[in-house]
Amino acid sequence: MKLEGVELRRISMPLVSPFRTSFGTQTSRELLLLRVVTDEGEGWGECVAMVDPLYSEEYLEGAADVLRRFLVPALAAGGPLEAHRVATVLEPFKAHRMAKAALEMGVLDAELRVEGRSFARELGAVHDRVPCGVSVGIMDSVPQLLDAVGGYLDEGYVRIKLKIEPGWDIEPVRAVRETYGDDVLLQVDANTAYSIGDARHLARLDPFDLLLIEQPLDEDDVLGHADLARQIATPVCLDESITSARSAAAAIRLGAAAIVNIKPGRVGGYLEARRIHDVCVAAGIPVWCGGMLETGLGRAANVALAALPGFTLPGDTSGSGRYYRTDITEPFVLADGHLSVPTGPGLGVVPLEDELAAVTVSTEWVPA
Ligand code: OSB
Ligand code: MG
Repeated sequence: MKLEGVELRRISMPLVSPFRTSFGTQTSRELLLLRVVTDEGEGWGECVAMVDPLYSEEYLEGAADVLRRFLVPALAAGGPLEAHRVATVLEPFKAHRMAKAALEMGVLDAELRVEGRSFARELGAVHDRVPCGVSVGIMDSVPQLLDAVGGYLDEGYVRIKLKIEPGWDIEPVRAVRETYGDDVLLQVDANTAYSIGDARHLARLDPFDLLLIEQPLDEDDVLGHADLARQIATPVCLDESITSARSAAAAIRLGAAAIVNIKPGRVGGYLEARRIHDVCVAAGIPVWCGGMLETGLGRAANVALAALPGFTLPGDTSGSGRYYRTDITEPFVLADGHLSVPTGPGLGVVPLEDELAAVTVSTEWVPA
């Protein structure tokens, strides 16, 4: 295959309800989509960077800039266009993993469509459907939270994740346990909102039998997570800190991660995500698929990834309706708490022309 160019498409999709985390509140998801055009066909990539660099250092306009200025030109000049070569060709450019991941995803989609193979088949999926959890934002009050959680349980979600921060942690967890019982699979995500001095406070979550606590400390504080893990009973799971298979191996060796959240955007792509899966399986560490409020495009690929054998915990792979009234692909709809793994070529889904047009803010053609 030969690269002809990449269309950068900014889209804006209103969320069905505000999503508040320890780093901010989102009411709408602004996203960068990539249409990778080759001499043999097209593929779609989704860049999960958000508008502001609050989850990680990447942000939407920064991703667009590095793609336009460096990544697309390097890929165009980098010899035969093959998905398995993309990461190597882009390696001289430091970090920018979400931008790289989106480009690799688009190339992989194009390649697999030509070959008539699915993401699931390519990545090594062993299930045809995956169990789904849901990430529940910080709310203004506990009753409001209980309403939201009850609604999701009614919809069939098999695992609840509560976003926490100082001042919104022990009581919401206690309320969910008391209201919905000990059988609910329950976990929390702090998005780096605590410090090691909070260890005794976080130990107050111990009685609630949580599946895990996700990323309580700074992303670069791997040793802090190892120290914390010795002071609390809840298993420590890393999200932000894990940026590659190598950093996953290091965190595991140090005792900082009993469980790993795998997000392809955060680690530079689906192929690196699979390597992290392999590292974790070899080390006996359970993994699950995280989310970044993806559209149906990213969701299709995430669901394929979540069908690999080491994904033994439900992911943040919720149905389209948890995020958007109208998705840009055929919506992913929960059935019995599961989503079906797409089987068609490439992602197995494509943007619906009208829905895509309705959310498009701008397009920009970056020639090869
Ligand atoms: O930390 O997992 C996170 C959303 C945006 C940024 C970071 C995170 C999240 C979520 C939602 O928790 C996951 C999803 O449902 O897509
Ligand atoms: Mg997280």
